[in-house]
Amino acid sequence: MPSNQKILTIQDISCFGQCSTTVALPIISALGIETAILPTAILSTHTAGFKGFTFRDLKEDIPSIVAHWEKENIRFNAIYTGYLGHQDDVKEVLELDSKLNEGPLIVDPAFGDNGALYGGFDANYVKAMAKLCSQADILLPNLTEACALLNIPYSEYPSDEQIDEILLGLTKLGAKAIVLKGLGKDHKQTGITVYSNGIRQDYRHDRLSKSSHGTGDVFASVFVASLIRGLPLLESAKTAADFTYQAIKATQNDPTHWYGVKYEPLLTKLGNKIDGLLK
Ligand code: PXL
Repeated sequence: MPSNQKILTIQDISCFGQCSTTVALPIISALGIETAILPTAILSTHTAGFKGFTFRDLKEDIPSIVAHWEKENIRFNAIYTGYLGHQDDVKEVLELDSKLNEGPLIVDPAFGDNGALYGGFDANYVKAMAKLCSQADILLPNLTEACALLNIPYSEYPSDEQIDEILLGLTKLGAKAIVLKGLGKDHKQTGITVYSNGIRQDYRHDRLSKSSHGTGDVFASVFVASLIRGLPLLESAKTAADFTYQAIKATQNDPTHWYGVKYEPLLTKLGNKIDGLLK
């Protein structure tokens, strides 16, 4: 069924390296949703493993882009934000959301992984992102980001009680629904926990031994597209988790492809799967 929904994704453009906008735009579009982009910065590559990348901040362009869209009466059915790059972007994003968004604000904090912040980010960036996360209708943090947002110690394999505390903390922060990522009981397992309307639902699966770059963005993009197409929250998160697993699996034996995951050949099958789930 054709969709009239349009979404806006706000994140950097890493020209090479399969993350942020170069993942979100193709995935969400291929899954049938019109996707507008607002790049907050342009980098030659992502920052995780490449050296000497370029970085141009585009935040000064945002107010005039928003003013033009407002004048043209352009509105969105959802906004999905990822890696922004500068703490001042948060203010612009919140203003844009209040003016142009008629649907949910979906926030992937996208500032860290494996217990550490990405290069270039500090406590002030986390503080600014916490403000954006407090306004999220759906928040998509991994465990590292959740712990940093709440200023609590990171533990790789949190207990059920610790997961409950994190969900409570993020709810108190202001997030209306949460998809917490990267949860397993040991190194062989990973998964997600979805929390909405006071109900917690866990989904765990095998963890592949290789951890890959850009997978948070692949997850978020599939999640957003599935949700806007009409799948329920848990089903959208499961679809995204399964797809991310398959993309890592399709890449893990190729040492030349260390910088991202080969998701493109899997998109047709994913589209068919979502069509089937919606029937
Ligand atoms: O995948 C998140 C991401 C997005 N954008 C840039 C990054 C990263 C992760 O490292 O460096 C520029």
